[in-house]
Amino acid sequence: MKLVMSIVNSDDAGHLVGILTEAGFRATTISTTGGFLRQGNATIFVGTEDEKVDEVLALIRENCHMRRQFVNPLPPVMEPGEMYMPTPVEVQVGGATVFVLDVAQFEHF
Ligand code: 2BA
Ligand code: 2BA
Repeated sequence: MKLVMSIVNSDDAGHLVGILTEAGFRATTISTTGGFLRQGNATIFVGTEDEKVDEVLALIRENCHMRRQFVNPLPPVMEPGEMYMPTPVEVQVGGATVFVLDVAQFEHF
């Protein structure tokens, strides 16, 4: 058994969970925050059989979209009197970031 852990945009999460459930998968969503943008995203856990992992990955790929976002980098350390003009930097935000983990044991009581 595997645990597919995918970090996705909050805007894609509800739709993706609907699609996964329709396809017969079980899923759990938690609200998370990205370390870089400090914005909310969603982490979806799907526990499934090894042979179904590719199907889960295909559904994630098809239903999560890449976005471009502009962020202001953190200001540098400044001397008194110095001025800092922040220049927004473009970053590409997935899609989805997916980790597939081996499940040592699964119980459902
Ligand atoms: P954030 O940490 O908010 O990152 C948002 C986007 O900013 C990233 O998109 C990436 O394009 C850029 N970015 C992140 N850290 C960076 C850095 N140290 N230097 C330069 N650019 C950086 P994605 O890579 O698509 O990631 C989207 C979200 O997925 C991340 O949100 C984070 O919550 C999660 N994530 C991505 N890779 C991860 C990893 N290896 N481990 C844990 N979480 C990860
Ligand atoms: P349970 O199977 O007891 O699952 C309770 C909750 O545990 C689920 O809430 C989900 O958050 C989590 N969960 C269970 N198995 C999981 C797995 N393999 N991977 C990730 N998370 C898992 P809900 O999704 O709201 O489901 C409530 C109940 O509805 C489930 O109870 C199950 O009896 C049924 N169910 C869920 N998904 C289904 C599906 N695709 N088809 C048919 N019945 C489903």
